[in-house]
This record gives sequence, C-alpha cells and structure tokens, in this order.
Amino acid sequence: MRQPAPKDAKELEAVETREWLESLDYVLQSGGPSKVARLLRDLTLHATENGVKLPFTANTPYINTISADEQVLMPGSPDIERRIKSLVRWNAAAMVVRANKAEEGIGGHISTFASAATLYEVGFNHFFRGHDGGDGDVIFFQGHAAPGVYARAYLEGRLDETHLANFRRELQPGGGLSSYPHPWLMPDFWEYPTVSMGIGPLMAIYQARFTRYLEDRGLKPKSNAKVWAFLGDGETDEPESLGAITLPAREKLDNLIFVVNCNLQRLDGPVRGNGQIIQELEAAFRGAGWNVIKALWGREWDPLLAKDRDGLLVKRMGEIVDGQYQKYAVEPGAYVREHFWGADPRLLDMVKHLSDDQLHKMTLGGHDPIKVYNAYKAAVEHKGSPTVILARTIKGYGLGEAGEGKNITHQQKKMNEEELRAFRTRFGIPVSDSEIGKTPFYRPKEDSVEVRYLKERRAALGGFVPSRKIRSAPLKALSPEVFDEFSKGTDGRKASTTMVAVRLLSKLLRDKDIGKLIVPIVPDEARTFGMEALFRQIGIYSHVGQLYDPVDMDTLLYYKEASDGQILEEGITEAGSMSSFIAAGTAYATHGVNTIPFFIYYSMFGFQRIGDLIWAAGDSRARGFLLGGTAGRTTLAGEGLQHQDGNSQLFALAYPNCVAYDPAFAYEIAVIIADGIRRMYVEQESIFYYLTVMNEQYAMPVMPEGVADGILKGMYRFRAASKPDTPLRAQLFGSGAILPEVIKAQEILESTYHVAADVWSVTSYTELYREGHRCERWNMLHPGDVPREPYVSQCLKNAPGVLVAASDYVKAMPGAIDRWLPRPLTTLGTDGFGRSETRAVLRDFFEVDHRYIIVATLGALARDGKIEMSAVQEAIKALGINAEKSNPAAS
Ligand SMILES: Cc1ncc(C[n+]2csc(CCOP(=O)(O)OP(=O)(O)O)c2C)c(N)n1
Ligand SMILES: [Mg+2]
Repeated sequence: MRQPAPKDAKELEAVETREWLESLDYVLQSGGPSKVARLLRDLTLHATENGVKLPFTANTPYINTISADEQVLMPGSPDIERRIKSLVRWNAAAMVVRANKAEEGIGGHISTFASAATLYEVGFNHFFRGHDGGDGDVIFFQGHAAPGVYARAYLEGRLDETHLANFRRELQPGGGLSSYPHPWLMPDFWEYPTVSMGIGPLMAIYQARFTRYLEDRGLKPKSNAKVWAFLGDGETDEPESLGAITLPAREKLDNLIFVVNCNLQRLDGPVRGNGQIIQELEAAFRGAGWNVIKALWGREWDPLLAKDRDGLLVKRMGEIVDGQYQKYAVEPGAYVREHFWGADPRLLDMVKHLSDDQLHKMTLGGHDPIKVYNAYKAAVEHKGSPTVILARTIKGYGLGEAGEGKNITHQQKKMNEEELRAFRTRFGIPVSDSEIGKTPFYRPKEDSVEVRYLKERRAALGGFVPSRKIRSAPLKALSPEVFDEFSKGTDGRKASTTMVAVRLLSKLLRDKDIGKLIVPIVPDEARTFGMEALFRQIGIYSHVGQLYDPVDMDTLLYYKEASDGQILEEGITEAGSMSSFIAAGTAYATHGVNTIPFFIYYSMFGFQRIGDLIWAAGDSRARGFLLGGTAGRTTLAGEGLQHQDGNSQLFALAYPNCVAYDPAFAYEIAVIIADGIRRMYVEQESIFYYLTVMNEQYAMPVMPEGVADGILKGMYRFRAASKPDTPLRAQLFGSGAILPEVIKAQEILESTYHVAADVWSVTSYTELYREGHRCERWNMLHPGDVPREPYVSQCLKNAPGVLVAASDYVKAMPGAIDRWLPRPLTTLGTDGFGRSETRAVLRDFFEVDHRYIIVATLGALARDGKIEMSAVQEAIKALGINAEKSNPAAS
C-alpha cells in the first residue's frame, strides 16, 4: 500500500481534526457543555483502557475561569461602591502614614490592603454575612490588610477618629487599634488571629469542618454560612497554608472559600519571579479536588480576548513569568506595547486602537468589581467542594511612585506630600492641597449617599463584620458527683494518670447536661492513650457515616464511624487537631454553642511543634483542655530523644492565659478539670488548660482532707513527716510521675538516714510563679501597704529543714519559685536530650530517682552543717550512684 506523502499526511490530520471538532461543536450546540464534558470523560477512559498515555495537566489556560459571556451584571451602584472603596483606601493609607510621621515610626502596611481593597469591598457590600440574623460568615482577614478593615469600620461609624489616630497605639487613653487581627486585644471586633502566616487558612479549613460537625450532631441548625479565608500568595509558601487542603475537598466542604490575593509579590520580591504562582496554585488546588476560579483579567481585556480567535493572546498571557508581569505593572504603556504585545505583529494589531496610557491602565481581575463579584457569586453557589479564588492584583495598587508594584512596596509606610496628592487625586478624595500635609481622615456626613449605602448593605447582610460576640449562655454548675470516685483512691490497684483522665472523660461524655458538648480530639493516638472504648461509645465523626464493614466489626470496641460521631479523629496532624481545638474552643462565641474540647496528644508534639497555633488559641480566647499524653522525659520509656518531653511545662509558662498542671494523682486531675469547667464555662473566663498525663502506673491514694485549694493554687502538703521532732528536717517537692519517687525518698530518708521530711505535691510551678509575681508586683507599687505574701511563702515559711524539688521537667520549673522560699532550693530535673531506655535507667541517667533525691537532701543538710560531708559520700556509695557519670544536661 502506498504511504501518504508527508504533505498529504498533514492535510489528512487537519481534516481529521476538523471532523472531530465539528462533531464536538454539534454536541455542544445540541446537548450543551455538560454533555461535552461527559463525552470527553468517556473518551479519555476509553483511550486509557486501550493503552493511550494522556499527558497530565492540572492547569487551565491563563485566563479568567468565568468568561465575559457567563458573567452577570452586578447589583447595586458600582459608582457609589467605587467612591466608598476610594475613601476606605484613603483612610487606610492615612492611618499608616500618620502612625509613621513621628521619629519613631511604629509600622503598619499600606500595600497589602491597596492590592486587596476590591476583594474586600465586594465582600462587604454583597457577600459577607453578619451574625445578627443568626449564623454569619466567619472571615479570616489577611493580617496585613487590617488597616483597610479598620478604615471601613470607621466609615460604618463603628470606630472613630481617635481609634484611627491610635492605630498601633493600643495603650493610649480611649484605646487604640491592634496592629493585626487579635481577638485578645479587640474582643468585640476580631474573631480570629491570622497574621502569623499560614495559620489563618489552616484554621479556616477546620472551622468549616467544625461547622459541619455541629450541624451533623444536631448542636446547631444547618445554615448557608460560609467560612472565608483571605491569604497572600506569598503566604502559600507556609506549609500550614496548603498542608491540609485535601481535607475540605474530601469532606466536600462547600461552605469554605479561600481568596488568594495574587499580587505576585511577597515581602522581599516576587513570589515566583521565574514561574507563575497562580498556575502553581491552580494545579495544587485542582489536584486536591477544589473548585478553582481564576479572576486574572479586568473587563478591558474582554473585547481583546473575544477577538483572539486563534488563541495568540491566551498563549502570550500564559508564557509570561511573574517577574516580568511585575515589570509590566511598573512600566509605562509603551514598554508594555513593545514587550508584551510586540511579540507578534498580530498581537500588536489587536491593540493598535489603544493609547499607551490605555494599555497601562488595563485592570487586573482582582481590581475589577465585576470580576470579583462573579467569582464570589460562583463560589457561594458552588456545591460539593470548597472553592479557591485566585485573584490577580498589583501590590501597592494606586500608590503610584510611592510603591505600586515595586519590590520595596511591602515595607512602604511613608508617603510624601506629592505622593499623597497624587493618591488623593487618583481616587478623588475631597481633601484640599492645604490640608493634605496633615493627612486627615475623611468620613462623609452621616446622611451622605455613601454612608447610607454602606450601612444599608450591611443591614441587609446581617450586620457589621468583623464582629465578635459571645452568643452562648454560661453553663450551669456541674454536679460534683461526676468527680467523686476519683477522690477515693484505687485501693492499691495501679493506674496511670492517662487512664484516669480517659475515665473522667468518658464519665463527662455520659453526663446528661454537658456530655454532648464534649469534643474529644485525637491525632491518631487514641489507642496510645487507651481511648479505643470511646470509638464504640460515642463514635468517630464522619459526615458520610461508615461506608464499609469495619474489619473489627465483631469486636466490642470496633472502629465506628458515624455522621453523628463525637470524636474528631484527625489523623496524624497536631496542627489540624489544634485548629479543631480552636474552632471547638471558640464556638461559645462564633456559634453560640459551649463545646468543650479535650485534645489529647503526645506531649512532645504540642507546644514544641505547634506552639504558634496554641498561641493563636490563647489570642482567640479559646477554652478547653489540652492533655499532653505520654509526658515526662523519664516516664515515657523507650521512645527516645524526639518523643520524651521535659519541656512542655516550661513552654506553657509563657502562654499568659494557659493554666498548666503536672498532676500526679487521680483526685488532682478531677479537682483541676472540675475547676476548669467551672472557670471556663460557668464563670466564662477566657483561659484554657494544659495537663500533662503519664503512662506509668501506680496506686492512686485517697484524697487527703482540705487539699483542693492547694491543688489548684499549685502545691499542697501531701504527707507530713511522721516524726516531725527529728533534728534533721527536709521539705521535698515532687510533681507528676516523679512524686512517687519523692515519696519513696521520704521513706528511706526517715528509716535509713533519720531525716524527717514532708512531701509536697507541686501541681503547677506556673501557677505558683504567676501568683508570686502578682504579689511582688503589688508590693512594688504599694510600698506603704501591708505586703502581700506569695502562696509559696505562706506554705513554707514555717516549714523546717532543707528544700529539695524533683520533677520530670527542666530544672527551670522549680527554679521559677525559689525566690519566695525561706531557704535555697536544690532542684533536680531533666535538662538534656532524652534516650531510649527503661524508666529506672532513665531516672538514673537524668538523676531524678529517689536515690538522687536522698543525696540532694543529705547534701543540703551537710551544707547547712547539720551532718558531715562524709555521710553524703557514703550515701552516694551505698545507693550505687556513679559520681563520675556524664552530665545528662550536656550529653
Ligand atoms: C509566619 C510568618 N512569617 C513571616 C511573617 C512576616 N511577613 C509579613 S507579611 C510578609 C509577606 C507577605 O506576602 P504575601 O503573603 O504575598 O501577602 P501580600 O502582602 O503580598 O498580600 C511576611 C514575610 C509573618 N507575618 N508570619
Ligand atoms: Mg503577595
């Protein structure tokens, strides 16, 4: 057979292609786009089955997802909205410029909001739902855009000039405005902190999921409310930003909308100078299963794209790297004509009717309200998956010479008079030349068209945003019976504090009043903590229930997933779990439901790994219990260096509203948790708890009389010396799993060394430290008054003998209180890297077992001249301690 000549082959190919396209056009006309999509899917499947390897592409062309033909007109008045937006722009910039007029500039950012103004204003005028009419949207604002959010609240009449003048001057009379979103500092305004990049989007994902959880469990009626997360394109480099994006797609969270402000710049320069951040993000989000909407080009591009029959313009748009796009933004139109359009005479021809100035002013999608409106509309109407909007903008938009599109723009805080005048003129702000030097704030009169319009819009959308209100009533006090059994001891039976905490948790879950409000959260660690009984008891939450027969179905404790399941089994993500904790711990405000989260995890992977999210929980005024499991550097045997936690109690000290305890006994845990529920949910204090729980088992004693107050304050005398009149005396402090070592030391000191020691359980060095400093501060400021005596001093001022403390944490913990003790404190602790070993060997290595407590006590007595040094040397020998062993703190 004759092979077709090359020319014929090409022609044949062209004919073939045309035929296929014509059939496709026919289907498109007769059956519409969905039929075409189905056919293409079927074709792909068929081709793959027959061995055709199709190239993978996760991207769509570099154009708007919503074409000009598909877009709808915007309701409302574009003209009034533009004027409002200009005023917001002006006041936001003025706020920052004024804050930096003084010698000592106090920072602030103009360029982030300048690029995002349209993204926010379209939301404020048309989409963001306030909480007044029931459930509002939850909005995670980009932290650096805060000046714009304040400027709008000023136009709305919620903030006044003094507030604006005191931006970043929070300690001024009348109050100022916090630099970034901080509910701790502005509890009626901001809902969630975001400025530590990456945590906003992560928290938003888990917030959206938690909303579903509340609805599925019947704790809240179903609603259409959305969770919006605004983030920067540079911010997406943070692992937290993208690290959890498969979850909302998997769980079909169509109540979640990300808006990425793609100004192509971060702080130092372009986000992807040599690439395209938008295409990169599109691929990542599409791959994860999101609905991706690109809003790249403003309306001026529509007629050009309509003319682009052979795809030249689309191709050109897609081949420019971001660094070059940034260059086009700062150069005049002639440069753009030459370098962008000049790539092909046919492209040049397309824009020959436009002047250089018109070329320069062609807007981008994120600056065009109609493109943004259509993207948001599509996002809120989309069903079945979360949506991300990738909106292209220019960093520092409108700042002109003062920074628009420049690499320095992120740090731009000052504008000279000329720049301010240009900005004023560009946005038509009614501020005269003579006034401009003062950078005055401008708010039109209360009955002006602008103020009336924006107030009407907000009223129609359910009130102002952001706005934080406590929407739940306090809980009633819990009946003490729930906690009773824990004070009775275990009658010699051994138990670990983890077992106790889990038992208490399951009792709380059964409580008829608060049971349903408890939210257990685990990062794939339930079995580690002996919580598997809860799987069956309350179920693991899954929106779709359980679509399979669990492999352990015929066992009592099978892995039960249910749509009304109560446990949040997050899988291996402490960051995700903590975000759930924040959602559940703030639901008393955000959702009007007093959920009580218990997040239990490997203690080493808490403060150490996700400390910034715990900080955000504190800022968010989240309530609930963090349980650091398998805690204690020497108590967690075998796991070694990266698992053994001797740090978390120290870290907790730095979190101002975190109340931390290292309890040793069942009744201590019960007292602490009972009081925690009272303080957080009855008294409504904005605090949260951290408890370390261990897996060493020992008998739990009966609760001594009258110790509850001491447990909560941080220490109480657990056991007094049996022969207090003995000449040699000591006070021994122990915490957590090291307390039994201290008790053992007490017994041997008495029987073998004739030292009578009292044993104190120190449940919280943090609480003692804070209370001591409260007293000291008061005394400093009130020199003439009767001085206040720290609780530690009250406990120990009359206690005789030497003072020795041992814990499974770093020595700085007991060190935190020694200034209020009557005599110097000898501290034993676990500074240094952990080791894989047995408990006994580890406690020898870290020098915290009963033998070291004995030696430390004898040493202190010898230094006091109460016994001979030789007696200490003999004890070291008798107890089998190697005095020449290496120092664990440094090895
Ligand atoms: C965790 C963290 N690291 C660093 C910063 C400092 N920082 C603030 S803004 C910024 C650049 C932001 O760029 P992008 O996310 O693109 O936002 P844009 O301002 O461009 O909208 C950086 C590095 C921060 N706030 N948080
Ligand atoms: Mg950016």
